[in-house]
Amino acid sequence: MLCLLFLGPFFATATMRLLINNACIQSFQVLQLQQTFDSSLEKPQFPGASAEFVDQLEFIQPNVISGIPVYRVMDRQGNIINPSQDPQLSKETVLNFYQKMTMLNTMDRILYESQRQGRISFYMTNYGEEGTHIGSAAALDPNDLVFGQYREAGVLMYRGFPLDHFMAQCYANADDLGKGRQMPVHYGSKDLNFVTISSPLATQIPQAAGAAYAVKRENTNRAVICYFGEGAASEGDAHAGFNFSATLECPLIFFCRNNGYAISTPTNEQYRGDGIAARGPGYGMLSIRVDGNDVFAVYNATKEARRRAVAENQPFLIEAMTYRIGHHSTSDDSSAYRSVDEVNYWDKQDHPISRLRHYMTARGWWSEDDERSWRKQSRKTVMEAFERAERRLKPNPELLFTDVYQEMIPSLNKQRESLWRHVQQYKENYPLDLYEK
Ligand SMILES: Cc1ncc(C[n+]2csc(CCOP(=O)(O)OP(=O)(O)O)c2C)c(N)n1
Ligand SMILES: *[C@@H]1O[C@H](CO)[C@@H](O)[C@H](O)[C@H]1NC(C)=O
Ligand SMILES: *[C@@H]1O[C@H](CO)[C@@H](O)[C@H](O)[C@H]1NC(C)=O
Ligand SMILES: [Mg+2]
Repeated sequence: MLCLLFLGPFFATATMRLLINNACIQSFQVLQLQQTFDSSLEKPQFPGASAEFVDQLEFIQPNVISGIPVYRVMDRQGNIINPSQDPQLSKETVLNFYQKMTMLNTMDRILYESQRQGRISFYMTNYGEEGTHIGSAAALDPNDLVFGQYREAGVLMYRGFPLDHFMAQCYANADDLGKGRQMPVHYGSKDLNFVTISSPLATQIPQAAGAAYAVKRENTNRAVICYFGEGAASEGDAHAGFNFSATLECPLIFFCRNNGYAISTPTNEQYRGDGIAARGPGYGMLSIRVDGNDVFAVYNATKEARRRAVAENQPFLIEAMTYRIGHHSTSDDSSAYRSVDEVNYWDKQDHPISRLRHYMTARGWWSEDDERSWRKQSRKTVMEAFERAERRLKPNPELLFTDVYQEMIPSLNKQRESLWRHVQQYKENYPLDLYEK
């Protein structure tokens, strides 16, 4: 099945579906009946559900349909499967997708290596998930508000966050928009409508529901998108965010990157249902599963979800199936819990970047020469930004104490004085000339 199909909030066994259809048709009538409270009509009157009575004892099967299908537009060789689904993006747009996906990849390699060399404290790569970032970011309006987890740097890059800002954040230098107060990869940009990343999992999910509710009340044709991993979906906050946005009818796209792992925990130990998409109907949300390694499928699904979320004021759930090719972070060694063969399969045979490249090559839009010169040029651009970031001074340490209270409070001032006493006493360990004054 290739059609872009959002599963309705109700999907169930054939019998159940029939009952549900009847219930929908009759729901208006049921409401009327509830007001008359006529027990002679053999219909349920419970306020908590609109349904029929049955006289057969039957438990609902957990896998109500056998595996929610995965929507895709391209096969692994980059061929369009069904021409009606081809987004027919211009050559210029497709080249931009490709350049953003590969630039992200190059930036990841350099920052990962610089952590390994002890130049930055921490890093998280996006390897293998480039299609989910670029496909979804391209389908949004620049004014739409983004709530991310920590593995969506491509979304920010697509919006135009400069390499210098990525590097400044990871180096915590004086140009960092966050003034060097966060761990690497916790980006944020007010100008680009990208809310600053929080480490505690699922923080962004109820926040996005609240923001989407505010956006709806402003009536400004804006949507909110909330990215999260399948692991973060296990947090209680995911439940609160899903339910509130459904009941309050908010223009919100829940975008789950199902990359197979929550650090070392594989999906088959995380849940027994059919992934994250299967949870949508329980909340009354339109839901879809897409091939996250097919940038066009991600684009189409996000575009349609975005359009309808705003037009109809309701949340959508997209589960993008993909694979985390890199280690979870620089604090992880994934060879302890998965095989090299498994990783190689995704890296060599089912990669979003090579799939898009096949597509471009088949159209004569991209040659070996183009690839070589782009690789060289993009690496040079990243290296230059990296060198600039490394040379830059660190932020003034005084900034540790600002921006929370409008005026310095006594307890904070005490800490500030004690910090400076300590720094003076152990001068040799604090190279203050590397910091801005
Ligand atoms: C509340 C909370 N618990 C645990 C952690 C530690 N932790 C950081 S990332 C992570 C796994 C998240 O997996 P997933 O949501 O699938 O995202 P992925 O890393 O696969 O992109 C865990 C357990 C945390 N940051 N916050
Ligand atoms: C995918 O995108 C193209 C172009 O935007 C559109 O023509 C096609 O109908 C889309 N598919 C669906 C099902 O929305
Ligand atoms: C769902 O959200 C509504 C508010 O819109 C709230 O009253 C209700 O308690 C929530 N239910 C659950 C199960 O979270
Ligand atoms: Mg994951």
